[in-house]
Amino acid sequence: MRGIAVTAITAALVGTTMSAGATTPAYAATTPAAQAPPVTQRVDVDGDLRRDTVRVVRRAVTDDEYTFRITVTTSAGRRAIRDVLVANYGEGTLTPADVWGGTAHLDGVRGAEIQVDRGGGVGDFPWPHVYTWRDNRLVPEVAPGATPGDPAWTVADHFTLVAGYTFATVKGRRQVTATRLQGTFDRTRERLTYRGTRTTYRWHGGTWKRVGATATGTLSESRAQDFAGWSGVTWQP
Ligand SMILES: [Ca+2]
Repeated sequence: MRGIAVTAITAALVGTTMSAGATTPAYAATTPAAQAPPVTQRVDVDGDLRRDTVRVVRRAVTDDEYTFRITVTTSAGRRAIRDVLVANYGEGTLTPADVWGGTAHLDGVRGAEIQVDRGGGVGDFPWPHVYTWRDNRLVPEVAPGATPGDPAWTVADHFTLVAGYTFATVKGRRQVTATRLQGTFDRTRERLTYRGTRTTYRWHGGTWKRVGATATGTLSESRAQDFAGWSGVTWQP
């Protein structure tokens, strides 16, 4: 559903921007660094409490996709690299700043996680992917309730879907509650209400383990929106 929505929206964007009279973008001929300045942040990623350097550059652009590269260089000089692909629905102008989601401490392992929006800020829904330092490598942090085949986190503030995560530390243990609410119009077709589930996971043995779920009952639109996005953590831009 998400893929369809993104495609529809970007098709509309392409139509608009193309009619503005832009010339054919010369993807391969451009110098990525010049047109897409890197994002750099200093934060502890490997968990030794010393700040490391996170850098995201746009490494390549083709008609089909971008390759953004995350490089973490630790204070001890160790380096890990992760290439992240983002679909190119437009003119090839997305920059590291467009896909950069920041860093935050999500799980129970010391060191910050790194977020990249593989939707590139295009379309109705973001498509956040989170990467984390494990055994000297940058690996995807699979969202709670997701599968290794689709590790994306689900955040949304849309009339069809409100979704987000609420983090907390309970008795020293990291915990997250994932909320997913489907929007429907009431019988008058005027007022939007939401229903869904809130599922709680606890960090245990290096992964998010489900510990329980509750149905929300019917929520007003404004109450539902309280659950959209990220709570209990701050993504450092
Ligand atoms: Ca460090």
